[in-house]
Amino acid sequence: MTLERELRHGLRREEFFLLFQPQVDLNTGDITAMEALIRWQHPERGEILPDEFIPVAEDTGLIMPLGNWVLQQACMQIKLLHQLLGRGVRVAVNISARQFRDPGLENVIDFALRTSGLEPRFLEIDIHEGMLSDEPEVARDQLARIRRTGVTITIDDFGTGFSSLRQLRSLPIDMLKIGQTFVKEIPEDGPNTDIATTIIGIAQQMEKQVVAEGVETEQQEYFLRMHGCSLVQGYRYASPMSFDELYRYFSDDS
Ligand code: G
Ligand code: G
Ligand code: NA
Repeated sequence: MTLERELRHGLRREEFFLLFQPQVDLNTGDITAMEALIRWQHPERGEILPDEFIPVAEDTGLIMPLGNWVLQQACMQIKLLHQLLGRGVRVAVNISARQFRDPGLENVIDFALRTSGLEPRFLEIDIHEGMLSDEPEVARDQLARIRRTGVTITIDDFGTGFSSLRQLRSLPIDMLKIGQTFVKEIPEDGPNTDIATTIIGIAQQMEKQVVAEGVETEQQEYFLRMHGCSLVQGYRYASPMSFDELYRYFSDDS
């Protein structure tokens, strides 16, 4: 069976599930958000990673129902977490290129919010920087429509998509994420270390929040902190975890 047909079957048979990776504020130790990450538990092949099936879903258009499912599930599960904890925390959902080009995305997000009862400020939409460069004007309008729903918008993997500073300034966004590739170079004195500090500088200048992804070592943490980036995500703090593990993680934290 082709991966495309398997994806279709998988959607019908509910073989997909979400993991959540906490994001931490180094200054307070608080969990400030978590990123929803899709997983596929295939009945015969075992776990298939998103790097393998997201591109196929993207090419075939199956990313539309799959992406809707992720949004819906993330909102519902995090709403449930809020009810269990008695307080709110943000969830970040990755949006693929094709989803981002869909003029109906605003309605899909709105629907997920209304049916789950999740407050918009607790939903973060992560858009890869590369998705903004093709048609900057179209992208800006789309971001503005999405932001009307009240969600937080983050530019993911910032530094890889070559958007100009002028363009960036005009975008209705809230946060920048430093991708793992740049964080990995820290603290070696390579060109990518410069990129990390440059991104932090840009975020500070634009008065946006900045988050570092894929933080694994004490040196990386120290470096980021010294340069003014206190929001971090990575194996050093917590790996992606199931809903039950997440609930326990929060319970231990407070
Ligand atoms: O979770 P993992 O590190 O294996 O993710 C690999 C890649 O798949 C990452 O780039 C991540 O952004 C992407 N990814 C994970 N979950 C989703 C999702 O729900 N939607 C989309 N579009 N991408 C995802
Ligand atoms: O591109 P994006 O940031 O969405 O990718 C998230 C992916 O990175 C997830 O699949 C997650 O499992 C993985 N990940 C999360 N933290 C770390 C980390 O500290 N190191 C590495 N190498 N991968 C990580
Ligand atoms: Na992401």
